[in-house]
Amino acid sequence: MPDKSTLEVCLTPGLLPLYPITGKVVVVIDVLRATTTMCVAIDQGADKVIPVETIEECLSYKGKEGYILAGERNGRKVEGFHFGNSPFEFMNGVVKGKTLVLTTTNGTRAIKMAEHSHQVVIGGFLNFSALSKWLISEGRDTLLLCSGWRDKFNLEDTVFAGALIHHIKEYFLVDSDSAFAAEKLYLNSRRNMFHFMKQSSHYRRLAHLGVINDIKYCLRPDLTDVVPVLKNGELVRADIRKDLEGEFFSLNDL
Ligand code: 3SL
Repeated sequence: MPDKSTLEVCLTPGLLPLYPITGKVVVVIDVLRATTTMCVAIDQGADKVIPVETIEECLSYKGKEGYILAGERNGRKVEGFHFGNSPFEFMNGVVKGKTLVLTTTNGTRAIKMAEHSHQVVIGGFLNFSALSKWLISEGRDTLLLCSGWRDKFNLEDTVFAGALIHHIKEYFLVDSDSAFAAEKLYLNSRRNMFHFMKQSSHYRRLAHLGVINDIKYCLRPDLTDVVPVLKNGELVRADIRKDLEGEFFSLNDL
């Protein structure tokens, strides 16, 4: 019987240099709101999402046919962009067949930092089961990378990492303090996650901007089957193995 692959958690991008990622799958997590928005955009028919680090890079796509510029700094839409980073902005057909160029404070930066891994994949509660199945079927050493806030730890990404650990750990070798802590945090918060999130600094930031509904939406599990993966610098929908389709986990306890 082959050894199991490893499943680890990196609690902030600032700690990423401590984790070798060559040959590994890296799950980039920015539950509030970047990786949720990416899942929504792909689910809503965007051809691809190009994550970029700077506003200038994003603006270099301005005026290109079929390209939409989106992103935020400190939660606010960047001047001159079509959209900000609220998942609700990417619904109702506005991104269908289009390319979204997105820059966010933490999420797109984390993606760029993980680019040299075997595969970057995008996670949020919205695609929880689909992502879990995809990770199990890949069966590779996997690092869950929490995007945090400006290299600091945050609650929401850690809770999500803990939820993944809890639901898929039997398929992997999990043996680190960060994974243990993330799972405990998830187990402590899962009965009322929205209430728990009220204690996070990003809740306060987003509440100040009047987008509490974004937070509620970002915590809703399994609204989509899309698993965005990074191919040549662009996020596209991963092919899902047919034999793994269908409900796999009971997420009532999320
Ligand atoms: O930091 C990020 O990548 C964003 O998701 C932050 S915000 O929720 O849009 O403020």
